[in-house]
Amino acid sequence: MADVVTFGEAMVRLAPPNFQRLEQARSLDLEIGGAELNTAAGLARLGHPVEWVSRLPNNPLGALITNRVREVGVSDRFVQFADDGRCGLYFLEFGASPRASSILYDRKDSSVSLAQCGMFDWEAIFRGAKWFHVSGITPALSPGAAEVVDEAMHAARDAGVKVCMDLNYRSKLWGCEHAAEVLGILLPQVDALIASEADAEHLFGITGADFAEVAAGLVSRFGVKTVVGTRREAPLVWRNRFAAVGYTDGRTYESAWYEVEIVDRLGAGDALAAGLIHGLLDGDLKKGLDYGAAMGALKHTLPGDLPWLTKDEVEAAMQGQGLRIKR
Ligand code: KDG
Repeated sequence: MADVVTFGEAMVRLAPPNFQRLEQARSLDLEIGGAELNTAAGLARLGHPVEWVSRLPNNPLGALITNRVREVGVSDRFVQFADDGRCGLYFLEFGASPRASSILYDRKDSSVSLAQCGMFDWEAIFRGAKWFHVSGITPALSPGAAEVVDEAMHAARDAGVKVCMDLNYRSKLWGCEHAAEVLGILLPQVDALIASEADAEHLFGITGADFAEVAAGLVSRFGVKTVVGTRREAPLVWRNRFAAVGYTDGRTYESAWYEVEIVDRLGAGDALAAGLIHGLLDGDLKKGLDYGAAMGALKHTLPGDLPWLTKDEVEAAMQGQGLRIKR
């Protein structure tokens, strides 16, 4: 029985080594990643039983992904191997200041993007679970995937499972108006929302003088209970200084600040989501922000999208070892 269920796509990631451009590459480093799988992995590393739900093609690339899923400690019991669709790929070119990193998706018609309502037995999947997590990437994959997210959220609520969503707007997957329309339908079913102030403004026109005002706007528009984001200072291409911040019942909470050297920022937000849910499982937002910020900080230092962390090192970082900075 899982504490947490996540639903989404995982892709094979291919990146040229040594800061090469894709067009000059002779070889590509292989990792796997997908927002909800990354979060599931973070929760597994903190010791929680987690189910990652998805559809993968019934071929060696699907097997490659589930091999890694099991290695990182996540259950793939409800992953479906499909005869339709394909395994999504993405190419990542690492930048070096002032050249930004860039991503090229090759994921159209992936097996999970072909998902339809009725394909997953949500009642069985949510049995005994406490939280369901999904990102705004999954409903962006296709109209069918968006409907399945809606179906899963309803099933979660019927089963008494709380819903966490990371808005995670990806402009390469859908336009702003379409995203606002679909996410606007999903958000009233969400308990805890992770959102950046930029996405709140860009998608919903919600602005404010600070995080608390934006969060209050999201709470009143969509009825979510809790909003979580990050505060950043002078972000540079290879250094980041940030804290996690949360708003609930009219109060704002903040984690310690971390200054990190960025080896690979992909999946840092998903690692933060894992720490957040770890705290929310105890009904403790401040604990979630503290674990989330430490997990996000440590993930920046690791290559690949998955947070190959231990609970001990996360807690050591929270105690001030290494990364944490005084304010
Ligand atoms: O948050 C990191 C994810 O963006 C990455 O793992 C790949 O899921 C992914 C996506 O759709 O970009």
